[in-house]
Amino acid sequence: MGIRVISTQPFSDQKPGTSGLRKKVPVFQQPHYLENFVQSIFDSIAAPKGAAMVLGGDGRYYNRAAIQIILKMAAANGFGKVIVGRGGILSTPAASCVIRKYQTFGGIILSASHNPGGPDGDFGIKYNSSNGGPATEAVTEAIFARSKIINEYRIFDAGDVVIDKVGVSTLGDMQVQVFDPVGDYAELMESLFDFAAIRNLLSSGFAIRFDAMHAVNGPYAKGILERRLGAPAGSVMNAAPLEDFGGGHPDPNLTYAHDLVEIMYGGNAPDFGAASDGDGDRNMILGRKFFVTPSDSLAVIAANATLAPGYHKGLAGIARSMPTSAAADRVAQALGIPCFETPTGWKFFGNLMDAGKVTLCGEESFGTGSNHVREKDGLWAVLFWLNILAVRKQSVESILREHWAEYGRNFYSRYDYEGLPTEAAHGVMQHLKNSFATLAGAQFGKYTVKFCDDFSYTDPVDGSVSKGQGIRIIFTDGSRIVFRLSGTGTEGATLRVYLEAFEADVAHHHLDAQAALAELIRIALQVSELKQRTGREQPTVIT
Ligand code: G16
Repeated sequence: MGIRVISTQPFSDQKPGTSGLRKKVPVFQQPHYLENFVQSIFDSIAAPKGAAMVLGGDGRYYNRAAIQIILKMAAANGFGKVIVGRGGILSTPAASCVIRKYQTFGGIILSASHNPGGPDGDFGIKYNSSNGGPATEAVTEAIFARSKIINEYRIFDAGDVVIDKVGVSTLGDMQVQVFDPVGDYAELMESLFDFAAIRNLLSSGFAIRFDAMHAVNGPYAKGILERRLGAPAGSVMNAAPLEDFGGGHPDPNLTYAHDLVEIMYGGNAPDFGAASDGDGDRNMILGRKFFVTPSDSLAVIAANATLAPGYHKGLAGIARSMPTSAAADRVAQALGIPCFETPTGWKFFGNLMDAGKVTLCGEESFGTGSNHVREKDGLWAVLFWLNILAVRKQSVESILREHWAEYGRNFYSRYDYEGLPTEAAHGVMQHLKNSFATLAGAQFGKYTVKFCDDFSYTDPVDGSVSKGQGIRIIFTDGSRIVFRLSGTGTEGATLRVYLEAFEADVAHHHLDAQAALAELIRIALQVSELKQRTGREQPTVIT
């Protein structure tokens, strides 16, 4: 037994996307593929000898095998300690929590998030820095650069480590500490929210249903909602994490969380419904027969933040990704606090939170979170809503209606065209860029184009510039159409079309979002030539 240095050849496709490296499982199973990427991480982050790191994943197929490889590589690369979630399980927000709490050098999270799992499904790996957040672009670029020239990796030659029992073992000079993945996270939640008030709400007949989608949040939701807060057994459904998520697509939206949607829109529906994704960082919030868009959820949480003990002093600021609706901006304006607009990707919020400029962050892609960790946090959002509901004693729908009456309603929808031929999708984006000059000032029915651009962001903290972050067509009344290529897919290209229209008049707030946005959708299809260029008549998912 000892350290082995293995010769390898670089792979050309190890560029991290919106959130780490995501590929099909068989790609990761190629000899040296995972090892090359892990060594590229270790070479790029240059952790001091004896450093500690956190390791865990969402339990999907290949999670356990990857954990063993990474443990052995960490031991061979001079780490002193790796903290591993029992069974290799660790939700993304819990990983962030633990990195921060135990002040480790960083952590490796194994997940392809909301993408399906299984032997032919997706797998992913990403590095989070010592602030608990996803590595910045500078770090992911360095990892990619290293992956292109790597010629060897180091691995400790030993049998597998027992990861199913809490305790400490050793691998060479390195300690492996297996811990309960739920405990620290649950404690953090209890410090932020009024658990007593939520307990009262749940014992008063207020019924909830949480769909863990057979993914990582099952044990967290059972532990917190049922055991600590007293929700009746069965309130958490699909609670056992499965390697293939039960054959499902663990993406909490109206299409893929259909078990929950049927319950919430059926007879005798519970008062509150929620779901989270593969690695537990996304969330969907539902009332009885009522869907809360992620953009509205961020705005409502912001407007009611002081109802939760952890936020009773108020917010420093809010940040949202560019395609997210401006509903939160209106709340920020009313509160007299700044609102930042960043590119898509949670990594862009880290600097703002570290600098104390923002407390809450959110994305239209079902992500909401705060500076309690440096990842979006699905269960945190659910608990925030329950805290608000416990204090306000109103239905989800009436909270939204009052919110719109006060701030106006930002009608919002996203159309996803998944698995498009890559060239055709890029062709749509190029065509739009070529049309900027003719689009400016153009009139489409009641809409006049104010300007269009390819969104570019200058980080106010470190001055770094991120270009090419999505095409915006902004109309004179503030309505918007945004086109963006997803950075998380693993098959072909996914083109997202984001639509937003502001409506101040309360008499129109009851409208269905699709009806309110119908004209913008027509304009989007017309100017992009999406159908002609991709041959795709309908979106795969509408949220
Ligand atoms: C990741 C990022 C999010 C981002 C989302 C969507 O989420 O962490 O910040 O909004 O991807 O990305 P895209 O539109 O490029 O597919 P997750 O939940 O997949 O880690």
